[in-house]
Amino acid sequence: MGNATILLTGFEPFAGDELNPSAAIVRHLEGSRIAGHQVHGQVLPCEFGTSLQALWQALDRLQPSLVLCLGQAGGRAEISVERVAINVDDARIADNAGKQPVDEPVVAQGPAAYFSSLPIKAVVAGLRRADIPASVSHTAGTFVCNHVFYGLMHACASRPGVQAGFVHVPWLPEQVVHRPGQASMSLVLQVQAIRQALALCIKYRGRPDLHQTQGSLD
Ligand code: PCA
Repeated sequence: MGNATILLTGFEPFAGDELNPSAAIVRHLEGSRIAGHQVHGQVLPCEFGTSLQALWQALDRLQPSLVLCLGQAGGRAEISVERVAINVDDARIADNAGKQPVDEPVVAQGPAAYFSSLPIKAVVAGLRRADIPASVSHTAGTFVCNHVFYGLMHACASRPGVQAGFVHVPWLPEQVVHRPGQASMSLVLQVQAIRQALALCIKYRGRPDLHQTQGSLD
């Protein structure tokens, strides 16, 4: 079990975008306190390999008790609380360093998948109660976000008691001005959602009996 420290990460912009809401959220929340925990923010490069090295270094340095990694999922309308990370890198586009792995494992000899250790249903239900659109997602894709999510859970497999998981966030309104018909969510609401999600993770820590809500929330 780590300190009363939260590690919150986001990503640099990628695929030609000029911003990434996940990094904007991190900049808003870093330095704040949530339910007695200090939030440390880190923006990761959108690159296979180096992103994970930076994350693993931050884990060693900070010894957080809660780690939430954020990424942009353009086109999704809701806050997506990811359930599962898979041991696959399979990139449709190149990352920011020009790397484009296909059908490679994130961790050689690692298990096929890891589940999030966050109370994902309690988070989704709590966000919906706060009138914020949210759902459980069953895929974080096979690009850099899933790569970081899998590497995070792999590192936490030997860190008992550390809560860790991944949330994808929608595009910001300014990112869809030239993408007619595409979904977006304001930064104010996204920041509120992530602050609330972190508080819910702390509230439900060690109380798995209270994680479950009725039915599927995907
Ligand atoms: N989203 C990408 C990588 C970085 C980000 O913010 C993804 O979903 O894999």
